[in-house]
Amino acid sequence: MAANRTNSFIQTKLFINNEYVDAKSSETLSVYNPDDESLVAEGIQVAGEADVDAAVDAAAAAFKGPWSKWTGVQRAAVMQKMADLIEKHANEIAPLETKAMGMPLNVALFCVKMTADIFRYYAGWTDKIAGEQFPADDGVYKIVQYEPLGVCAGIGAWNASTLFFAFKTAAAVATGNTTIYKGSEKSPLGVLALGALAKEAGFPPGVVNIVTGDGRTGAMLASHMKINKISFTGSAFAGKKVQELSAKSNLKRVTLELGGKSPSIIFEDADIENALTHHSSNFLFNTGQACIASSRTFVHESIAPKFIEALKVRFETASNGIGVPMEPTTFFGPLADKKQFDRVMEFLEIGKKEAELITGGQRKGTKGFYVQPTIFLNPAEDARIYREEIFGPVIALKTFKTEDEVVEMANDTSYGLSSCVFTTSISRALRVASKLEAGAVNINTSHVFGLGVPFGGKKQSGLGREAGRAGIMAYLESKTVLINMAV
Ligand code: TXE
Repeated sequence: MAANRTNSFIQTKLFINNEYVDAKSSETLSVYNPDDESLVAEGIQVAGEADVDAAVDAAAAAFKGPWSKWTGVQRAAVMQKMADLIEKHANEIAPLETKAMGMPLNVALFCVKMTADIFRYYAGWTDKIAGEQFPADDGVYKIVQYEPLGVCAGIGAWNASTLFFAFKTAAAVATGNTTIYKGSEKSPLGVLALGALAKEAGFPPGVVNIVTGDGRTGAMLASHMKINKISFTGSAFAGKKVQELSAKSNLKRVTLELGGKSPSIIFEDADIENALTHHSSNFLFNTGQACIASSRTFVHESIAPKFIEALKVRFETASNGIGVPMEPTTFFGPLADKKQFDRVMEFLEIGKKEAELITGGQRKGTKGFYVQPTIFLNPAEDARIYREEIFGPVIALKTFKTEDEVVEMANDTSYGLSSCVFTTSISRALRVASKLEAGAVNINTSHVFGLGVPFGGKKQSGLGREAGRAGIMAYLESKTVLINMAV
């Protein structure tokens, strides 16, 4: 267990009822550093059926007990305290992400700060969920009130573990629900560490519970009869399984934040320097492991040769900037683990047969899961690198002639998460934005997250929204009260 002693924040047990407790299941998992495949932590306990039941029972007791009597102001106070504690311990939490999935430390610190901001944002909503009243013009006085759902579950991925925890847990507790959260088996440590902070912040036992496990534990949550809502971030494949189990069990409410193959369109009048930045350092953020990454880029043919040559230089510079993720100056690290590395390497070989390789296409170095930032040019419409989410530092780039043509190409995908438009014409930007089938359209920017606005995808990129008012209402249900005014 030597590897676990490097950081007092490393927890290997389950967090249930405000305590780290041993799992009833005997299964454990280990986490390895994708920089050098060294052991980060072992003996991380996996939740089985009995453990999930224990977490659900704790959440149900808390919901029926003290938590449902807390006022919005009281919930806000404990959430603000949670945010303060997350920020206070950012330097202990961020390395847990970096060591587990290779997120560069400066990126991990940014994500931990945003995790705190999400708790602050949702704390602002706790006493602002107004109902509605309708006049008794037909003799019936009508009131619409919004009520919490009860026990909610959250499942997150590895590419921004503590963010996914916050998007799901903060919205749930802000509205008076209780939660069980399962992080990814690839990066369970940062999320598990937040359990102790929830207790210190003052959440009553059972309000915030955290379990670890892989898809099997996730399936136990999705099919649990006493969980009333589940929110999932991950692949479309797993997301559909979650929805299937949710329907087959108790028709629990479902929010899905899934993958993407987001288009980015660069028109001939775009600010080229700005477009280059967004298609290099911004795209390569988190080594391209971001659901909103614009991995399908469309460049007007009149500027394509110049743009592609300049982007090639940016990618090769980024490749030289690859470093050990724990170094504060590192911008660009390894992929999350061997499974992701093998997946991306397979796509690189597929891409060499489907398109022209402009730069990259190889493993970077001889240790760890590093890959060269890669640009493929003009894949066919049915190319796998053009159709499938690769989830790595790999762009599929095509040229186009007309606005109508490129909008059609941009929309020709089963996903609909995000999109970008680079042009100096605001009328063209808004005209194209109105036609793009995506949950978000970034104009002359990319990778923008606004906590006050809804985030989520159309088509197979998801179901429902997180953040903003939509994110809070996803944890409430309306009840209409009708009063006969004639008696
Ligand atoms: O995702 P999974 P993985 C995409 C991306 C990536 C691919 C695989 O293309 O390469 O998915 O990544 C839990 N029932 N995205 O393997 O399997 C699992 O334990 C319930 C994009 O990490 O979806 C983990 O906690 N839960 C995405 C979470 O789902 C299940 C981010 C994600 O794991 C489950 C991540 C099941 N049947 C991956 N199977 C984004 N939108 O950013 C797995 N899980």
